[in-house]
Amino acid sequence: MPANLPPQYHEAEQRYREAKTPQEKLHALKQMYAVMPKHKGTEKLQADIKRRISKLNEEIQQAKKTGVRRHTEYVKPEGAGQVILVGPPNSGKSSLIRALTHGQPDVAPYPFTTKKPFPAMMPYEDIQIQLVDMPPITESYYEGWISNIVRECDFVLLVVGLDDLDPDGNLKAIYAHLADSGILFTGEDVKREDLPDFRTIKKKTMLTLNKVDLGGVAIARELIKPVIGAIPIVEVSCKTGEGIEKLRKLIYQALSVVRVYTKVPGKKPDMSRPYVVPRGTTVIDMAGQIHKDFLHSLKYARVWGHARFDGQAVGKDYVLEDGDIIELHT
Ligand SMILES: Nc1nc2c(ncn2[C@@H]2O[C@H](COP(=O)(O)OP(=O)(O)OP(=O)(O)O)[C@@H](O)[C@H]2O)c(=O)[nH]1
Ligand SMILES: [Mg+2]
Repeated sequence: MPANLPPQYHEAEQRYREAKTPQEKLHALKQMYAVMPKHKGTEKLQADIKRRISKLNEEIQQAKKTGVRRHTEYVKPEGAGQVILVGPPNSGKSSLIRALTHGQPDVAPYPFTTKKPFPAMMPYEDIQIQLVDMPPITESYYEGWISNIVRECDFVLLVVGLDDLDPDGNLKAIYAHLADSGILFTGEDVKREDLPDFRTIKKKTMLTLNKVDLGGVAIARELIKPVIGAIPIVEVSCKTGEGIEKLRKLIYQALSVVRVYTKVPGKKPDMSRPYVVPRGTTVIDMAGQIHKDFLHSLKYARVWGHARFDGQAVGKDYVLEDGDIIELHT
């Protein structure tokens, strides 16, 4: 930024940062433009502000047309985990919901189609995972309740479309809005001790690069990487179905849960409905969930699945693995 900007410019910029509504933001941007000296040294900045003004104007018009409402929302978690779809307008969030679930949210070739959360269940083998379609996020359109929903969820799926890649604009804006609410995206599993302070949380996140049928994937990856760092990227096309089944599996794996089946001695295991528990759950943790009396009475368990041989007796500290069948002995 050139050094010779007048104090009025910095004041207007401060108002822009603090603005709560798109209209306030637009007003501040126009002031910034009006008071800045127009010479060669500020050419880039002039162009940038003009671009932001016209984008904001467009968004305000579009939001008026589709009637974006300001309100609050909450989505009751269901199934084995709650996954929130977050992204800029038109990236294909609702199309992904249609591809992965039986839900039928509206899909349209213009931005701001989705106005409120739309939960739908995604089948994965013998369990169901909740996916939540969300309204888009832009630099100027962000409603506070989105932070509350993201804060509570198990996993975030960022969705960007290859046809409208502007990582320095729309993707950075999403990061900034959530960071303002103390939410940081990470590619890793989050451990309690990793949190920088009590107000800040890290949310496990993956980026879905949608519309790969349009081509240009390698360039898109290069553009996105500096913004998202180590967050994994999965390429899909809702149009051709490419990558959709892989994404379904990756979502399940990202939840870091295991499915455990139970068996009563002398009977066949109940394979109809697994317990879904966090990875790392031990036999005694699991027994306590089935009935708290087991916490005192459990002597050992027998496990079919990943233990060395089927029906092997294991201790209370045995860590359960995906697909294990356990039989509790008191
Ligand atoms: N070529 C192509 N177009 C797609 C793909 N996925 C979605 N689209 C199109 O992109 C447009 C936007 O799709 P939506 O699913 O409504 O996008 P959204 O992210 O939910 O949009 P908002 O609700 O406005 O935030 C529609 O015209 C879709 O048909 C894809 O994989 N390939
Ligand atoms: Mg939508």
